Amino acid sequence: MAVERTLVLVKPDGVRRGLVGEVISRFEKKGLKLRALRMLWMTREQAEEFYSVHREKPFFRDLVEFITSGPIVAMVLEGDSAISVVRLMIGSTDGRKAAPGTIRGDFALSIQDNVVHASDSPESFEREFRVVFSEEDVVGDYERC
Ligand code: FUP
Repeated sequence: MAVERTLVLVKPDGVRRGLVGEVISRFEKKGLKLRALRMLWMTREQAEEFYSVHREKPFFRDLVEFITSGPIVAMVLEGDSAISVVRLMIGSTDGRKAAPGTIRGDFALSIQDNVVHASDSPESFEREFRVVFSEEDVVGDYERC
């Protein structure tokens, strides 16, 4: 068993549409543990760092505009194989192609306004975590409380 951490964002469209509870609920019911939770409005600098792997892509400017267009909710989730499990649960990038039963498949009809983000590797998690959180935001082992 490989316990991993991953970072999830409910993007501005998801927050506007009142989907924060729905998204968190799916991950909690799956058995993933919330380790950190924060609502914030990303600055342009944070957004450019968060999406730095896409800097050269044609959609980069629109993506930065979109993610800074309103508040987001960020969380750290922990569990066995959390990175791949959460990626399966959010579905394909394009909401029109995402499988029903996934978050994007159930709630998105767009490639940009696709409700959620989730880390795709441990390296992405490390970069994304540093943009949004600091170590003291992470609450450790509380299951035995
Ligand atoms: P994902 O990992 O599924 O969030 O998708 P990517 O890392 O490939 O893309 C990051 C974000 O860029 C997507 F959530 C939406 C946006 N994007 C576009 O707007 N147009 C594209 O063609 C591809 C991605």
